Amino acid sequence: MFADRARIHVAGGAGGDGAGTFRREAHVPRGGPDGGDGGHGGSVILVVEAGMTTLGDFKRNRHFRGTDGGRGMRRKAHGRNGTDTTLRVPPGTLVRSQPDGELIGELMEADARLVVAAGGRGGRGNVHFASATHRAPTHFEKGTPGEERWIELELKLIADIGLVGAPNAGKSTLLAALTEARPEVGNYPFTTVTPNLGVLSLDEERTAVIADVPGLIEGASEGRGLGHHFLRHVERTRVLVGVVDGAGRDPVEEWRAVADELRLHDARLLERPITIVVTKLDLSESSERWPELRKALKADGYEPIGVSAHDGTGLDSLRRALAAALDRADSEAASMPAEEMRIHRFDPLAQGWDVVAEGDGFRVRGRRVEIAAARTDFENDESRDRFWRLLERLGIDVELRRVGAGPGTTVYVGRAELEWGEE
Ligand SMILES: Nc1nc2c(ncn2[C@@H]2O[C@H](COP(=O)(O)OP(=O)(O)OP(=O)(O)O)[C@@H](O)[C@H]2O)c(=O)[nH]1
Ligand SMILES: [Mg+2]
Repeated sequence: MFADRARIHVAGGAGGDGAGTFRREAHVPRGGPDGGDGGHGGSVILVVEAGMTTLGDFKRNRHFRGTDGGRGMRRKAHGRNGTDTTLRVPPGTLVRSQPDGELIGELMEADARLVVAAGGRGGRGNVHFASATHRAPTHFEKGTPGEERWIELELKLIADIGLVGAPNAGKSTLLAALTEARPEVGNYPFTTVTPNLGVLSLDEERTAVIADVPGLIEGASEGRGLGHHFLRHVERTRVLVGVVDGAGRDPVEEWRAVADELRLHDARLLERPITIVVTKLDLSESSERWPELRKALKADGYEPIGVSAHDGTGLDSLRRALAAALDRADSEAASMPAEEMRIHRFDPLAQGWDVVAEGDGFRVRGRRVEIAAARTDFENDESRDRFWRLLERLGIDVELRRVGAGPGTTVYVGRAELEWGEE
C-alpha cells in the first residue's frame, strides 16, 4: 500500500537504575559499596532501506519503543542494555517533530540512520560515590527516562527524472516502455493514483530512476483531479519530461496547462531542463500533426522528441536526450537546493535554567536540573540532599526564595514533585 505520510509515536526505553548495594563477604563485617550501573535504554532508530518506496508499513502500527535497560546489580555488575528498535524507511524520507513541524532530519542514502527517540541513560551505582571521607554511600543514580515524541514522516521519492503530463497522456505506458516497471495503464484519466518508479539504462554503465506521477489537470493546485501534491515526488528530480498526447484534442494547450500547474506548485520546477515528448506517434492523429506540433513547441522554447511507446519509435533518441540532459544538470548543479536544514534549535534552557509559577507552586526548568531530578531517588535521604545541594550550587534555591517559595511550597522539576524543606 502506497503512503507518503505517516505520523508515529516513538519512545526510547528507560535507563536502568544504578544499584546501592554493599559487599558482603564471609570475614568482612561491612564491605564497601558494590552497586553496579544500570543499563542504557534502547533507542528508536530509522534506517534507510534501498529500494523501498512507500511509508505504507506505518499505516497499521504507530507506536514504537526501545526496551528498558536493566538495573545495576551487586558486585558492580552492569545492568543489561535495552534493545534498539529499528524502523525501515524509504530513501527520501523527511522527519519532522510534531506538532511544531520542525525538521529533525532527512534520510537519503541507503543505510543512513537517524535516532528519533534516544533511550535513557543508565544510572551510576553507589560504587562511584565512595570517597575517602564517605566510605559507605547509599546514594546511587536512577536511570533517566527515554525520549518520547510524535514525529511525522514525509516521503519525497528520489528519482533522477520525473514524468509529468495531463491525465491519459501516456506517462505510465512510456515508463513501461523505457524500464522494467509494469505500472497500470488504462484508456481513461487518473489510472495512476500513486507514483511509480522505474530504472532506465542510459548506456552500458549508467542508470537513472524515473518517477511517473498521477496526471495533472488545470486547477490541480487547487485540488482538482488528484491535485498536485504528488508533485513533491518530482521536486527532487534533476530532469523533467513533459509527456504530451499527440493524439489529444489540443496537445500544445494541454502542455501549457500542465506547465502552469507546475509553476503554481513551485516555480523553480520550470527552471529545470524539461524534455518534451510527443507520444502515440503510431496513431495517424498524432503522426500527421507531429510537424506542426513540433513547430509550435519549438516556438515555446522546447526541443520536442516524437515517440511511440507502442512501436518504439523515437525511444532511442529519447534515451540519448535524457542522458545528455542529466549530464547538463549535473554540470550545472541545477538541482534544487535541499530543503533548508534546521536541526539544532537554539534552546536557552539547554544550559541554563529558569523558574516559572505553576499550579500551587513553581517549576524549575532546564536540561541539567531536569536530568539530575530524573536521576534522583527522592526516597533516599542522601540522594535527595545531593539534589538540593545542586539547586544551591546553581543558585536556584535563592531564586525560588526570591519568587516566594517557603516551607511546604511544591517545586516541580521534570516529572518530580518536591516539597520545599524547612528553612
Ligand atoms: N497508440 C498508442 N497508445 C498509447 C501510447 N501510449 C499510451 N497509449 C494509450 O493511452 C492510454 C493512456 O495511457 P497511460 O500510460 O495509462 O497514460 P497516463 O498518462 O499514465 O495516464 P494517467 O495515469 O491516467 O494520468 C492507454 O490506453 C494507453 O494504451 C502510444 O504510444 N501509442
Ligand atoms: Mg498513469
